[in-house]
Amino acid sequence: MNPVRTVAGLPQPGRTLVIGVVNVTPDSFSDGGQWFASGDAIRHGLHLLAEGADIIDIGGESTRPGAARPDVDEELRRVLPVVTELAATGACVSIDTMRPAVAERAIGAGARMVNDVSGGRADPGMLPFVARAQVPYVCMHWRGHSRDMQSRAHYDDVVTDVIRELGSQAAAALDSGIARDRLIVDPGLGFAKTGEHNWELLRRFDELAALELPILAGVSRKTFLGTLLAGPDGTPRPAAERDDASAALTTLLASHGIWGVRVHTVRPSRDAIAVVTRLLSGRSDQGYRLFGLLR
Ligand code: PMM
Repeated sequence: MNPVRTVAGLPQPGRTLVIGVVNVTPDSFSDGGQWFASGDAIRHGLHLLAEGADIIDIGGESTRPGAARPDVDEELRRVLPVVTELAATGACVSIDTMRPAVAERAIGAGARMVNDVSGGRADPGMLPFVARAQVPYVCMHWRGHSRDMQSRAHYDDVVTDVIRELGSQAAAALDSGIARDRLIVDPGLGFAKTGEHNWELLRRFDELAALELPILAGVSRKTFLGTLLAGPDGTPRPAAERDDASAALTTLLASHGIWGVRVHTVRPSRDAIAVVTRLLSGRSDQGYRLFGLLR
């Protein structure tokens, strides 16, 4: 994979970007309920910015396996005050939503990017809206809503299947008029995927370069890390105690030249990226070759 790509209209620090997560939900698996009150969510966003987040991603719908959906009004009630306040500080804010109506209001309130975990598949109005709004768009690999997505976790070869399906989602985004230099793809770790599928995607991460677009990945605190780090009695490691493992994966992904990582705790990932950047600095091609990342 090549050294870090850039996206028009977003920060371009010359290294992997860190996207800090603020979930304004009562039920997200990773931090459910912790930032449900607007004031708490805003304070948390400011904390992530102070730790060095390049972008703050604000979401009002939990995508935890089995989760039920809030209605549009409830989703707007959750996210709008938080988007408004954080964008007013000058921060680069992203809205994590599958609904064009929510994306539109969030952009009106100052958001600069749309992160759609359905990659245009949940609502046919999303891609045309993003094309009109001319904002950067994260198109994630997606097979269905969280309610029953794990029943869709069947692949012949997870890496080639994800590349093919995500490639056709990205093609639909381009066909709808979204500019190539504003499009980001995400393999959707944990979405209609078992732990083994996630590990295989990470093991063969370089193959995603075939999509020829900047890549974002969200591994932070995900269930497959809880399972890996389970206690002796098999109890998964609690979500808030998976940040060290998440940062270890940031190191791996940054060394592959990934565009961005979506994380719940910013500083460990910023530090991991600083280490990788320093290690590869001044000798990018040679450095990437050293890591076996350029053939
Ligand atoms: N994961 C979650 C939510 N939004 N967006 C993108 N682009 N990629 C992801 O992997 C992703 C996402 C679920 O995690 P959370 O409940 O901790 O936010």
